[in-house]
Amino acid sequence: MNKITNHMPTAELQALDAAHHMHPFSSGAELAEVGARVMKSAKGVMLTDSEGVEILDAMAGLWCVNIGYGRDELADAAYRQMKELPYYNTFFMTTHVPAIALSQKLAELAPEGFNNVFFAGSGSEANDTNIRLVRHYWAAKGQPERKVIISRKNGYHGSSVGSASLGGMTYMHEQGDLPIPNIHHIDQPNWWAEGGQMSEEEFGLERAQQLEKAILEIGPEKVAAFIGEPVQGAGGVIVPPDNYWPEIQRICDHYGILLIADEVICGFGRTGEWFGSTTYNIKPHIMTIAKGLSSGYAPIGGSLICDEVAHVINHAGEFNHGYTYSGHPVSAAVALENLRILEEEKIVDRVREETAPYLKEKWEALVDHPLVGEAKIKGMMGSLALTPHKESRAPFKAPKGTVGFYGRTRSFSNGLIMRHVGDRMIISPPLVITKDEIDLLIERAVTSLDETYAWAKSEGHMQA
Ligand code: PXG
Repeated sequence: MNKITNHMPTAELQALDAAHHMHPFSSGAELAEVGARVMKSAKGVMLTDSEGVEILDAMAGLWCVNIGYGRDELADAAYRQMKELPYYNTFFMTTHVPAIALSQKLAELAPEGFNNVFFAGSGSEANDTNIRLVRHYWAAKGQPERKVIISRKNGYHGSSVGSASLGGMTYMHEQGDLPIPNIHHIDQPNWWAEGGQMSEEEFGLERAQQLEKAILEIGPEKVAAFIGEPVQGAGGVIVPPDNYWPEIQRICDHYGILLIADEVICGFGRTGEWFGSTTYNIKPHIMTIAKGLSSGYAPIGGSLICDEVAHVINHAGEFNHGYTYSGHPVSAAVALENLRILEEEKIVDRVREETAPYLKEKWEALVDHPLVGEAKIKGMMGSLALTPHKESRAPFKAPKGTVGFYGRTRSFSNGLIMRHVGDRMIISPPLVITKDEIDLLIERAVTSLDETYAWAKSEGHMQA
């Protein structure tokens, strides 16, 4: 039996963790000094740590636990599938029922004209698939020179070499010699931080038209695709101006380049529709999916592929690509059960019609807080831009993220997982959050903002 149990003292678990476990996006030295917070169990929207402290998880894990924690049906689905067929691959002309059933279900849920899925183990893997797939598509159409993929600064598409290259996080590119060739980044539609004197509308158009400029500079005959998240998540919940996506769509259509919507966060109800593309009326050729597909209960990702692209790929010989866990039967069975619950319990409808409007009203009211300059929300993903001076939208003089990090620390202490990206506070709660739980979320967020404001004033951070 494994000696390491949930009943060890927290300090011992933390010491073992720091000694042997290297964490994503963390400093090992800091972990050794401070110790990681050990999560023990969860139910609904509440996590419990190793000290028995309950915390409202307003991030749904990492933007993924859409149906909330503790649904036995998913555990049962995994158990049944593990007993029946724990593993088989989908390479070399084989398949199995969970992969078939999940593909069919996804074709039913996806917008019209999306009848195919290529499975992966994660969002990163799926975006790596997309890089190879769009280039292979154009080669099969006799245009192999179409290789360039255009994406956005501060976009997030994953952490593998390919997907991190698509992403526009410079602090990631700095490690490991990224991006790979033939990826081009344009500016993001973040009006609060980058809009200057422009109105949101002027800015939305300017940022979208950067795509056209880039296409013309590179040469339209060399551009394969554009990729973007309908709402940027990891970049700080950047809700784009209303005219941004229509203009991006026009440009993609005009130059005949493929449009990839990265739905890893936005998919499966987060924006109040099954896909962010529906919310924004985007007509993509490919949609990256992961996270909410299984509500994070089992690792799975994939690329939903429109009929025209699927037809070309399917008739271009073998696609020499795939992962051991593409369409993993246990993950597929869990995802299928998750989709059944989302659908039968009308969770997406409730988000759109009831809980998201309720949260929106309360969240947007936070703009009156003295520390908050902008309060943005789309469905169940929200952000607050903290500022010392609302009118000028000035950043703090303290290094970026100083105040945001303090806010996050207060929030965690107040029993709320609300994160920060720089000096933006972000939330993305489970879609099953109730109105009472939304009240609690807001109450804890306000306490944390009050404490952060008092501290920022005393530290002299409120001077613009
Ligand atoms: N696309 C998007 C839009 C994502 O948000 C990925 C792709 C990659 O998925 P995988 O499953 O490979 O992680 C993501 C993941 C953060 C954070 O700090 C966000 C993600 C992952 C890790 C941290 O907000 N998003």
